[in-house]
Amino acid sequence: MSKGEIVSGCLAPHPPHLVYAANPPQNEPRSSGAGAWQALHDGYQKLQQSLDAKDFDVLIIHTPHWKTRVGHHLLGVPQFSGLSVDPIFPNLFRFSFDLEVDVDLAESICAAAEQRGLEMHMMRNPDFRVDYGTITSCHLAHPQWDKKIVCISSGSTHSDYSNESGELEMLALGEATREAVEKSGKRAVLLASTSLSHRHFTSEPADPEDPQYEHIYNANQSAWDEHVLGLMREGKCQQILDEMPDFIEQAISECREGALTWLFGALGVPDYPGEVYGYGTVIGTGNAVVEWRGPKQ
Ligand code: 2X7
Ligand code: FE2
Repeated sequence: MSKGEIVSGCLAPHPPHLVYAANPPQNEPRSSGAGAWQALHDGYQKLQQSLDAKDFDVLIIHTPHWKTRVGHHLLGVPQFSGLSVDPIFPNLFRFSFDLEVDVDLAESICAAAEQRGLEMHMMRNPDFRVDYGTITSCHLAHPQWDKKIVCISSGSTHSDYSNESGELEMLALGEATREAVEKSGKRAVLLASTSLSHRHFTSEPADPEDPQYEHIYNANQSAWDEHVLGLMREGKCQQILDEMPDFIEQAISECREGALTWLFGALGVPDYPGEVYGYGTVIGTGNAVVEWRGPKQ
């Protein structure tokens, strides 16, 4: 068996608004279809095209909206179906999902992370309702739903201990993910499902698509987003990790839930540029679609 490989690492944020705007048949609420949040849609279209041109077996996703109290959990049942509802925006996202899980690979990531001293669990409840972060990012990155997924929860170390100790765990979880992919012989696409700056408005316009309400929450948030995207474009991911505790605190970044650091850990902390396909705000939060295709591509 040849060595497995991470063929692409992606920053793939999950505002449910983007699924709502696209009107896929799986989502119950209907939008006008007039093209709200266009910059992010264009970004996701570029990512879809890039992934469509690749040969891969599995999508591995780290999601902030499956929050686990003790340790990091992985879906451990071969198939899930049901209705995923965003608890904050049930008016925008009620998505009928039907997906397959690569349980072998999930178990192998679990074991590799345990060997690094992390608290890990396989989630074996067949009635589990898969969270909207997973569904949204998977759908926007690859709407065909023809690949198995591996889904990793968001542990609580950042909030229980410190940003610094949380970051160390996420790097170790990323390295464990890469080790398991390489052992598996499979070709994997990784999705870090997270917004960048994450202060959002606390009230909604009557029409969620109304563009006059769509802007960044404040200039501090966009300054951080621009800075982080500049570092991504320059391949300075180690600097992003060095500054991550400040980014988390000052921009209320959703990266606190660990997805971006996990991705960097799995990719060996890229020193090559990420391709920024799009940036835009959703209800005041900053979101970017970015792909690291590896130094050779
Ligand atoms: O979960 C989210 C998010 N991260 C950003 C924007 C809007 C809604 O949900
Ligand atoms: Fe979120």
